[in-house]
Amino acid sequence: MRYSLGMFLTSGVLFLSPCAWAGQAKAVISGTMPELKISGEILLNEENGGLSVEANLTGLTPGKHAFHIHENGSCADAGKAAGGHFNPDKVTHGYMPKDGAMRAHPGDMGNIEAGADGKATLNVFLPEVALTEGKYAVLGKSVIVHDKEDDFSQPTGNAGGRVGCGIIEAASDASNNAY
Ligand SMILES: [Cu+2]
Repeated sequence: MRYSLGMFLTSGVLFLSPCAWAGQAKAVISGTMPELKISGEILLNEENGGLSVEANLTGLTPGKHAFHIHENGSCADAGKAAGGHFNPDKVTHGYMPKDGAMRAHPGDMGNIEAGADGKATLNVFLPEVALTEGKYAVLGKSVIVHDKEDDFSQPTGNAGGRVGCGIIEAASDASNNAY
């Protein structure tokens, strides 16, 4: 069909209109207790086939910290209100980028590693995970940063206490939206 390119371009413009596009979210992380000076931001972008997650944190103790999406959108009670891992399929704990949805929880992001200065960055891609569509939708859930390293043992990686927490919110809801 000779007019198919034109139709494609027209639908592309509609697709990119701001109202129709809800593919970005962020979670602002803070310490779960006043003495924990942890802060930072996590950006979540829907991409083809999954969710791209970019984290920038400060104030951590040096070393690896388990980094997961938990089931409830609350950071109250020193992070305990976030509940357990988001695990809609009731499968074992793992590392989502490598193990996939049958052998890992959708928000099993492994570890984020802080340097001697307490700063940590992580870029991770979660296949099949989305913000609002389908059973692996994570908008409104929470991101937990743990005290200890995720050793990938069952049921949740032996990661210890919860030191940082933030709720995943649509990017358009964020007051200091910079993108
Ligand atoms: Cu966790």
